[in-house]
Amino acid sequence: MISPTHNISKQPVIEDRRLKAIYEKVEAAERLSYDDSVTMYRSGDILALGYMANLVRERKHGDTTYFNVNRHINPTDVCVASCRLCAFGKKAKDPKAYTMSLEQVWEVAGKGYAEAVTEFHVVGGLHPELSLDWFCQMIAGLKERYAGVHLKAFTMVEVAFLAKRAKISIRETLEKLKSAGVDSLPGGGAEIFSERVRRIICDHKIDGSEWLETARTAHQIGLKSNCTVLYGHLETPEDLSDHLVKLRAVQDETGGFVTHIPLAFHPDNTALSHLPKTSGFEDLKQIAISRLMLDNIPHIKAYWIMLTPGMAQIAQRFGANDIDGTVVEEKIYHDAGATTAQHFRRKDLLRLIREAGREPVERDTAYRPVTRTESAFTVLV
Ligand code: V47
Repeated sequence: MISPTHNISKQPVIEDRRLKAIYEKVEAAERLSYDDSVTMYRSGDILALGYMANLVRERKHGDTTYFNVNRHINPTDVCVASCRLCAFGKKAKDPKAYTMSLEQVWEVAGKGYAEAVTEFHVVGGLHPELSLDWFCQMIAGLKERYAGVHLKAFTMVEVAFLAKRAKISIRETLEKLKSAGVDSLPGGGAEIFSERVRRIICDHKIDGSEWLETARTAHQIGLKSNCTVLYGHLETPEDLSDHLVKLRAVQDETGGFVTHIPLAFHPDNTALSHLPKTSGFEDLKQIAISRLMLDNIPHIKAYWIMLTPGMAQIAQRFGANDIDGTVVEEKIYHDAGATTAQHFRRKDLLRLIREAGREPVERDTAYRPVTRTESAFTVLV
């Protein structure tokens, strides 16, 4: 037991000497370099990384951990891309593939809908036949039916694909989606910007610079977005560092990224199923380094569906300040072997966050606190 006179050192224990200079920069709130990032990825000193990331996290957000009450909607899993990393996308002729009608999308959105839901997260495959107009109708119909719900819809990859199909520019496509009712964009599809790795894991997707350019354009027309990195497959510390530095550079220009979500590769049912799953050590390291490198992105999310609720809790002490939301119906990670629940109740999220010693704050997509009366959320849970 710790006695009251126990001498608690104010200095963190940094065992890896290579991290000492990095710690000094973090303490002085100085920007870390690409080389610092590679050094951190090569270090096994997870407690030192966690200590530094937590320092930054608490500077920005104190004890607060954010969550939201959201619902995922995936209108189709038909996808022309056939990415090796993905277990969700199916060929159009696959008997297991599905495509919802507009009415089905609007109906699914309403399942579990109550005033409680503040966000629909809408993403799907690259469908060879559904047009930009169809998606604009889908969005306008959602807005009409669920006026108060924020529509976070279409990854940069989907936007670029719709633009190509409609034979118009990315900017015009984004403008059309925005006028239909899209409020912001999720962070998916960034994967890893390294061309070498991208050629293997997602060779038919837009390349890294196109992803960044689409994000830049979205931000320029007033649509905020999230951003992601996919780790735990064929990438190196250099690839991960390059990815984070590129996201940070776009953020310096636009300020349009709200939240960064590190995504752990789930190999089951993918063409890369021979690869091992990520370890808890790798997951925490990625969260910590993301927090430390992305000094200009306000929030780091530990997506509980992908990390497991237990790891998402620990991540709240390793740099993360968000845990995502109720989700309601998750397909992408469950098709790739995730064994977590597909949805959580509001009260489960509150418990997870409190157990991690943090203060839960329900937010909307723009991180404004949501205040509720008891009756407003009992309908959903
Ligand atoms: O775009 C696909 C990735 C993304 C696999 O913006 C895979 O708030 C791991 O982007 N293993 C979808 N990852 C998820 C996503 C997301 C999730 C939660 C919140 C937000 C947000 C965004 O998942 C895809 C792709 O990058 N992905 N397959 C897989 N087998």
